[in-house]
Parts: sequence; C-alpha cells; structure tokens
Amino acid sequence: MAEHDRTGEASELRTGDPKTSSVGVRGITETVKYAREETGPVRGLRTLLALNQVDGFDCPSCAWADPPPGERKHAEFCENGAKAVAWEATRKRVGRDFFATHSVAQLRERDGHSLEAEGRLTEPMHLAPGATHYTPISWDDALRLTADRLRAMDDPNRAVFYTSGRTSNEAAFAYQLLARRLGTNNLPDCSNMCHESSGAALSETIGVGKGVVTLQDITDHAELIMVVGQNPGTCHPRMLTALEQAKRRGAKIIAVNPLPEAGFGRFHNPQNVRGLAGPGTQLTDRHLPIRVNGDLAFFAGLNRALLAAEEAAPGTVFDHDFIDRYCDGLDAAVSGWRGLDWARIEELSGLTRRAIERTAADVIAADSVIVCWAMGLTQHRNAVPTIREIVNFLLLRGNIGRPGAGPAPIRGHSNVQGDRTVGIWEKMPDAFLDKLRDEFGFEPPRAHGLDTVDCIRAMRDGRIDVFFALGGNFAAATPDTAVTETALANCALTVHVATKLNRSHLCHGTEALLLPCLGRTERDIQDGGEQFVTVEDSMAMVHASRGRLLPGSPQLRSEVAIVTGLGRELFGDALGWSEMARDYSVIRRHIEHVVPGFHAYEQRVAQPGGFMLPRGPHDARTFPTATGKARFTVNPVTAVEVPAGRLLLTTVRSHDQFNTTVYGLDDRYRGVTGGRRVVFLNEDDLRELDLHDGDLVDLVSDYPDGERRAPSFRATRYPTPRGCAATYFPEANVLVPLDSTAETSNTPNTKSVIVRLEPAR
Ligand SMILES: Nc1nc2c(c(=O)[nH]1)N[C@H]1C(S)=C(S)[C@@H](COP(=O)(O)OP(=O)(O)OC[C@H]3O[C@@H](n4cnc5c(=O)[nH]c(N)nc54)[C@H](O)[C@@H]3O)O[C@H]1N2
Ligand SMILES: Nc1nc2c(c(=O)[nH]1)N[C@H]1C(S)=C(S)[C@@H](COP(=O)(O)OP(=O)(O)OC[C@H]3O[C@@H](n4cnc5c(=O)[nH]c(N)nc54)[C@H](O)[C@@H]3O)O[C@H]1N2
Ligand SMILES: [Mo]
Repeated sequence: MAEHDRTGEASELRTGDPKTSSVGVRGITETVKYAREETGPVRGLRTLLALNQVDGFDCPSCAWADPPPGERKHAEFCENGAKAVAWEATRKRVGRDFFATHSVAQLRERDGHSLEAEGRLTEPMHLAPGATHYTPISWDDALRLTADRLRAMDDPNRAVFYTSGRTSNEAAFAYQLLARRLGTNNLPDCSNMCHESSGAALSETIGVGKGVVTLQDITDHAELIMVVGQNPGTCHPRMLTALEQAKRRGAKIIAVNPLPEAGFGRFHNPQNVRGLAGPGTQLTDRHLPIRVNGDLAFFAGLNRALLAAEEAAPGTVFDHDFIDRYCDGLDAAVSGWRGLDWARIEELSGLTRRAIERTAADVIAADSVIVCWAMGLTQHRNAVPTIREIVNFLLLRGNIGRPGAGPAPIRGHSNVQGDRTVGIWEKMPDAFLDKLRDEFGFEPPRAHGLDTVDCIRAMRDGRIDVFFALGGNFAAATPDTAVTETALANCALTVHVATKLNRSHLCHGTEALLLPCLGRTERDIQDGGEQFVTVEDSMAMVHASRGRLLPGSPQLRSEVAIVTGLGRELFGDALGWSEMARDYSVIRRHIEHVVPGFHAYEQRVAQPGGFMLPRGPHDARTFPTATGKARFTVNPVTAVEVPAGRLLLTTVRSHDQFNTTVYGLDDRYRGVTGGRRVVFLNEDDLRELDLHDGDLVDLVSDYPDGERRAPSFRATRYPTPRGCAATYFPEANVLVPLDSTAETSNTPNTKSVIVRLEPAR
C-alpha cells in the first residue's frame, strides 16, 4: 500500500513478522551494497578495513569497546558501523551551487533523509539576516562574525554551546575551554538526552557516573548477563560477538525488553564459519517481555525475591561481607522491599511473579552478574530511581568491583563518554574547574549552565542570542519539535559545525552559519604535521583515531581547528590556541594536567589499544560518594499511569538509522521495508480500538499544555505487551512535551509517551 510522508512523496511501505535471528550473510551483503553505492568499490573497502584497527580510525557509530589488539579480526566492524563510515565517505557533495538553487524555505519542506543524502558539505556558508539562501563566506569572515556576535552579548550566559558525542576529546576540551573562558557553563550535550539518567544514578550510589566493567568481564567472566532496555543487534552490533563468546563458555543471558528484538535470537556471526554456514548461536536464554516503563517495578520485585530467599536461608544470598565493609543504607532499602505488594509489581511490570522469581533463582545461581542497559531505561520519568534500583540489585550480592560483575550502561555516540570526561557538562564539579583555573590562569564560571531542555526553554523565552552546535541535529533530536524549532529561530545567530546538511541548519536564527568539518575517516593535516585524535569507549578505554581518506573538500577544517580558530578570534592567543591547533598533543598535555587519570597520555595512547581510565569501584572497590561508601537507596515503585483508551508509546531506532540520520527506509529485523511511519501495536489492543493491521492512524498526545499530533502512521500488528506501542524516533518527537522529563536528570521522557490513536485525517 502506498503511503505519503511529509514531503508528499509516495513510498512503498511493507510490514511483516519480526525476525528471530541476526546478521549472517544478509548483514554482509547489506554492508557491501551500501558502501559501494556511497563511496565506490575501492575507496569503500579500503576505508572499511581501517575501521577499528589499532592504526586506523575509531568507528564513528556507537561506543562499543574494541577487543584487545591481538584479538581483532581483519574486519572489525559491523553492518551499521560500515553504513556510518560509507555515509561519511560518500562521493556526493553539497556545494555553493546547491545552496544557490535551493532556498532555505524549499529545503525545509524536505525530510531529513533526503537532506543528508545530498552528500558532504564543502565550504562555509552564511545566511544573512532576511536572506532566503545560504551563500558562501570565507573562514576568516565566518569566525570573525561569530566572535563579534559573542562579544556583543551583554552576558556570556546568553550563548549556548551544544555538543554531539562524535566530537573527539581534543575538540571537546578546547570547546569547553572556549565556553568557560567566555564565562558560561552553558554546555548542553546529547548526553542530556541519552545516558544522563545513568550518570546521575551511578554518581549518587557508587560515586562514578559511568559503567564499571570491562569488555573481558563480559566475554570471559560474567556468569549471568542481563541486557535491559537495549537493542544490541541494531545499536551495538559488535556486542553480539561479545555475548556469543560469553554464551559459548556457558554464561546465561536474559533480555528484558517489551519487544522481541532479533538480536536476542540466533546470532550468525559474520566473522566465522560457524556463524555463516552453521546454525549460529542462540544468544539469550530468556526474554522477559516487560511493559514499557515497568523496569523499576521489575528490579524492585527482583530485590524483593532476593530478600525472601535470604530470609529463608540467612547468610546464603546477600554478600554480607561486602555490604558491611563497603555499603550503607541497606536497612531502609530492605524495609521498602518488605512493603512491596506482588500484585502491584505484576501490574506495573507486566511480568508474572513466577517469571521474576525464576530470574531471582538464576541470579542466586550465578557467581557474577552484569547488567547492561541503554535508552530503554534512561528516557523515562522514573529513570534515575530505576537505575538506582539496579545498583541496589548488584550491591546485594557484591556484584561490583570483581571480575564479571557490575553495572554497564552501554553508551551511544562513539565519544559521548569521553566528551563528558574532558569537561562537556553544564555542571562540572569544582575540582575540575579549579584545575582548569590553575592550568590556564583565569577563573571559570561556577554557576551551573543550561542542559538541553533548559536551553530550549531559554531560547524559547528570548534569553539566548547565540546558539553554537559542535555536531548533532539539535532540532530533530530534541523533544517538542515545534517548540524547539521556534526556539532556535529566536536566536540572533545560530552556528552549526557539521559534515552534512540537516534539519537544524534550516531552523536558523536571524542570521546563521554552516561550518563544514572533517569527519573521523579523513586525514587531518595541520602545520605541525598529521594529527590524530582520541576517544573513550563505554568501557573507559581511551585510544587514538587516525583518518585515512583525503578530506571530502579542500575547504574542510577539523573541529579542533574551528574551535581554536574561534578562540583566537575572541581572546587573542594568550591561552595558546595556535599551538593547540598546530599540534593536538598540546591539548592532550592540558587534559593530562586538568583531568585525573590521563597521566602520560601521549605515551599511553600510543600503545596499541590505548589505556583504561581509572574507576574506583571497578579498580579497588573504592566508592567516592558523599559518605565514601556505596549507597543503597529507597526507590518507591512507580510507573506511568495510562488512562483508559490510551497507550504507552516508546520510541526506538530502526536498523537503518543512526539517531536522526536515516540511511534507508528499511528495518529488516522488525520486518519493515520501504517506510518509517509505522506504529507497532499489540493484536488485542488493535482489536479493542477497532483497528486493523494496515490502517492509517494519527498519533495524538494530550498533555496539560495541549494536544500534539503526528499524522499518518501505519498501524502494525506486533508482539508488544498489552497497552504498549512503539514507533521510530525522530518522527515521534513532535509528541513529547518539553516539560515531560526525568526526575533529577531532566532527560526527555521519549520512551514513555501517552498517546491515543485517531483514524488519519
Ligand atoms: N545503528 C545504530 N547504532 C546506534 C544508534 C543508532 O541510532 N543506530 N544510536 C546510538 C546512540 S546515541 C545510542 S544512545 C544507542 C541507543 O541504543 P538502544 O538504547 O539500544 O536504542 P533504542 O532503539 O533507543 O532502543 C532501546 C531498546 O529499549 C527497548 N525499550 C523501549 N522502552 C523500554 C522500556 O520501557 N523498558 C525496557 N526494558 N526496554 C524498553 C526497545 O524495545 C529497544 O529494544 O545506540 C547507539 N548506536
Ligand atoms: N524520541 C527520541 N528522541 C531521542 C532519542 C530517542 O531514543 N527517542 N535518543 C536521544 C539520544 S540517545 C541522542 S544521543 C540524541 C542524538 O542527538 P544528536 O547527537 O544531536 O543527533 P545526531 O542525529 O547523532 O546528529 C547527526 C548530525 O551530526 C552531524 N555529524 C555527523 N558526524 C559529524 C562529525 O564528525 N562532526 C560534526 N561536527 N558533525 C557531525 C551531521 O551533520 C548529522 O546530521 O537524540 C536523542 N533523541
Ligand atoms: Mo545516545
């Protein structure tokens, strides 16, 4: 059936049954096909082979960790990493002619997929006040103009500096230095929409805002691995290889997810014969089809079941030595669990008491447990308490700070963790700011800055003059699309450093700049010679990344060059911007002085595979919390209350996208081809709503501040839990109110949106 998208073009959308296995030969043919179409046969293959090798570049896709140098395969990449690389290494170009023929108004009518498919940006472009078209501008003029507008503000807090997580440590450090030298902590980043809830919960309970396991803990040690609210088959495909290794040595794997994702089934590893020709490996032992937002109830129920087992046989379930020595707060948590009612846990989690107790038995049988999670947990109102409850769960049996155990938030963007480590945060602690002051001799601002949501509010209310983005697609990735787009238009100047044209570049302020930069795959030559950058993965390994390809256009500049160039324009060269741009090791030396754990940065990052940053809980069971102990917390069980006739909608990524970048219109593993405006619904809900598979519906969300509508989605029968629906991001972001955010972390609640369905208008 033909479907019409926003552009009015007909597309051939087809839906079918979800797949029960992943990768295999099809994954390889898809990889090769996409790479060849974008880059040509030779350039494509050469680029792919340098991916994630010790002397190559870091995959720009997800933040999964690389195996130790000796264990890397010749092809150490996945289908989706390959797509990300081919997307960047494409031969297509968007030059001045393109902008001369297409007005901004015309481009705004097009969808994100078609904009990015035009190819790489080639030279700086300027949209003058009142102009209809972007026109070329020199780098000098572009940087001068930005500096002039920043200087003209009467308060440095009228500027915002957004970062997306592909930015290297070097560019990120220079960028935060620029913002703080200017006098603001307004450094929102994509992490605010991503793992902020994980950071908040982990900092409070174990004193470190990131995961504390290693890749080897997963592959070699863990006896039980729980994969919660995460879709590794699509979003971290190389994790399947690690899970396969774990499985083959006898580990148990449990998936907790409303959807039966293909990655939980049989895995046909493309890197070995068993995977390609043989039966593959069944990865998960069990899939718990949890209700959307039911995870706090589930983990509280699990802890209640562990408590019951401990009380039945005292001293056999809890790790009392560990708890007595390293933790506080157990008694209060125990009283909380005692008061729990099973009927309520079953209702909120959508899982039976029996299934939860069976899981508790698996937990008790395992000497070491890892919990991995991603966006299925972080983007809900109660995300922070949910993750705190996971920490409770791990602490009870001492599952932290020993081999094969611990919390493992699996990061999204390839360097989102590193950006935070080197200072991209609107509320970096004073210890960091003190070091920054000592290193550079100025007093950084101490008042916390704006995060992503607060920054949108400030722009909406006319409190921001300059919005600067180092990468990303702010207008499309954030909630409440209509509000955000108007907010951006309220700024005097919007500046985007980017590789490809996207929606955000068309939601401009009075004046706008588009600054094209080098990507990961490209060689970065500065006056001081060829440069490399560094990144940190989800397991806190810091390593080097060197591009191999010739830059997509001679006019491209590196992110470091752009940021330091602006720094010099604004402040002169007192802080040494020119030196930093000439030789990135100068920036690494500054990082070494300011951020703990980077001693001998230059030497250690030169080792194959790089080095691991220290994390107290992992390294020595030290917990740098307020009390110096790991903290049990009390997390009253909550879940979103859904009124009758409404559904709880979660938003997910398709197999053919990277965040707002849509590579193609298929979602192979979920049986969808040729379109994205699909809403997955439970069969009984369809019947109850008097709908049929294939009907066109509008998704409508009603919040106190009004109705929001996403038109024309194909209702699709799918094995989701009763009352739960799923659709794709970013199309659904129009439905999410700006004010609907998680407690403490302020992350938009993009995984629990209350909606009703109406026949498409
Ligand atoms: N190919 C590809 N790779 C990517 C990305 C991409 O877009 N494409 N994005 C990158 C980024 S920035 C990130 S943050 C990660 C995202 O990685 P994921 O978090 O794995 O990606 P999502 O598609 O958001 O999927 C969330 C998963 O959680 C499940 N889920 C939804 N709601 C709930 C819930 O209430 N409870 C539970 N238990 N599960 C739920 C969904 O069914 C889905 O399987 O991937 C990174 N890697
Ligand atoms: N409804 C809903 N909304 C969500 C989510 C969700 O699950 N559901 N997930 C959230 C999450 S986890 C995240 S991380 C955010 C993502 O938010 P962002 O990080 O802001 O968005 P991306 O789509 O990753 O950004 C893509 C753009 O980055 C630019 N780009 C690509 N490579 C480079 C580079 O090397 N340098 C520079 N300077 N630019 C580059 C390109 O121009 C491309 O168009 O979205 C969030 N929004
Ligand atoms: Mo993310």
